Amino acid sequence: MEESEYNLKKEAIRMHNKSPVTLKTVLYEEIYTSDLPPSSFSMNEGIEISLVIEGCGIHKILNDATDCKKGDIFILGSGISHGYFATEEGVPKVISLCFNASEVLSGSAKDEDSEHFCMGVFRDRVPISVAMLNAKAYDETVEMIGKIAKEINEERLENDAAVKALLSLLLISLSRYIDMADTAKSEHPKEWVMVSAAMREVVKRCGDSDMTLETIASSLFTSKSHLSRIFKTVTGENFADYVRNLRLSMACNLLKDTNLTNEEIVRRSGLRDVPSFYRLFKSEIGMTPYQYRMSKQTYKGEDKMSICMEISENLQKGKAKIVKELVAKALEEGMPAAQILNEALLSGMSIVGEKFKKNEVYVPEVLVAARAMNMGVEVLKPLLKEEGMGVSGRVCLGTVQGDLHDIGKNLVKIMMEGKGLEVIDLGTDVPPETFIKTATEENCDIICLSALLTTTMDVMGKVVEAAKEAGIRDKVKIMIGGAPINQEFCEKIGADKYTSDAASAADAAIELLA
Ligand code: B12
Repeated sequence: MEESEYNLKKEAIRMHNKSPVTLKTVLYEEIYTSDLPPSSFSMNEGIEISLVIEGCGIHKILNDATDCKKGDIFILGSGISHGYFATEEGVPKVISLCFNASEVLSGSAKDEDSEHFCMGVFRDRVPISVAMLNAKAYDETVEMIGKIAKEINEERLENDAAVKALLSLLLISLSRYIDMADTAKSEHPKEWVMVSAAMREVVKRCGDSDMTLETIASSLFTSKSHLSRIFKTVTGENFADYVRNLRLSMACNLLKDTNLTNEEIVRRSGLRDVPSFYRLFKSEIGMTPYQYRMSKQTYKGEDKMSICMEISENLQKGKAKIVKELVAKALEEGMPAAQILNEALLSGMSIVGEKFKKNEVYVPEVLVAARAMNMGVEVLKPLLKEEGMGVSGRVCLGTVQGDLHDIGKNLVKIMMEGKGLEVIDLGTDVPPETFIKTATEENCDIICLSALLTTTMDVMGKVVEAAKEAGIRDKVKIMIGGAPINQEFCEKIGADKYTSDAASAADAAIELLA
């Protein structure tokens, strides 16, 4: 397998906004110690398919530790806490694909009464099974995950359907392999099902300080003593310790990633009160919550992700001034402008877009978020503009008639100017005749059209036609872009070039001028 194929570590797929599927490759270097409590591992949501692509190590699933080596494939259901660890002999590198089965599977596959429910990956209709497959399944799975990765990397909404179809195929082929595999490891006692369900309930209700073993047991129609006993057997941890560790890690995350007050953190993580919160930190972490927050909020190295999150969250709330300040701060900390643009600003805007689609936010909220985005981009502008390459070319750019979206268009402008092109910005809601008039009078080499609405896409075709009628079509290139546009549409209307993002738009413009 090509290393580059899986060189997704840094990208960590900004898919969370666009699709329920995430894909990542991680080298697990933490050394395994048998006394690690399971609650310190990650909790899955949905299904996780993991392939060991390099090295070997330990895979600890609940209280069960098993060897893992290159070629092993593990399928885990929701709620199973697990982790990969290095041993003296090696360090496992694992690629994992996580998705929410109910969002990915559709029709009969999703119907609990259907015999195809989850394609047999799950047992007893409960999403908990863990299947360890032999190497036979490896090549097919690798190929399929490669295809899924490619679709995910395209990052276009219409690719969702392809991702879902490929996932369904993957599940079908894996379920076939499960039958051929060493199923000894796949057979799990009913206790596993119960404990996993309990863990999911705990995660769900963690913020509720009234949650107890008793309330969880009764929601699972079992007795407190039975749950307590099997919980200890399966996880190796007492239920109370598990809950306490989970709350502690929740509080740690809130301290690290937010500026919430201690009272609010105590409330959200279901802890009893502020004094016991302090005691817990002192005994388990060895520092006060304040010291912990300070040690984590340095925005250095790994913590760079948290400033991106902070920018994204403030952008979503429309806090333009804070976004501006945080972008400047991120730059000061040495984060590259392109990373801030993609991982903080654009990812925040795309969450707003999703919420807008689901009617969770409305036009006013989107407007203030867009304003915050623009303020952030203003700070980045000088850095996004690379040194001019000495290319001379004149472009007229605008959002087509009927369309007021201009964030993408503005980014295209910044990138093109950065490449040394002269850009005449016609703004938004631009009629075809204005593009033609400007291109003719200003001697433009390229007309760039942006559209964000499916209802205004057709105006692009009108511009192409108007250029022909005006007799300038052979003198001017026409580039198009915007979220609903694709290559097929570009060919259909006879435009010269489509690209999906602003940076490649600028590169393509240079190529067209060459
Ligand atoms: C911000 C926003 C608004 C803001 C716009 C503010 C502004 N100053 O731009 C406001 C609130 C005004 C707004 C209004 C409306 N919006 Co609006 N909006 C959005 C939102 C959330 C983000 C768009 C955005 O800026 N994205 C970020 C930029 C950077 O991405 P981009 O534009 O795609 O640009 C990139 C590439 O496409 C490319 N590119 C862009 N242009 C070009 C050009 C060329 C030549 C090239 C090569 C490349 C290129 O490069 C860019 C950078 O990489 C989208 C949701 C979404 N996810 O897209 C909805 C969305 C576009 N809006 C939508 C709708 C329906 C509306 C309204 C009709 C809502 C209403 N009921 O009034 C109105 C329409 C107003 C109008 N006549 O235009 C729908 C469109 C649905 C559809 N299929 O047509 C969307 C998709 C939301 C949704 N899912 O429902 N909106």
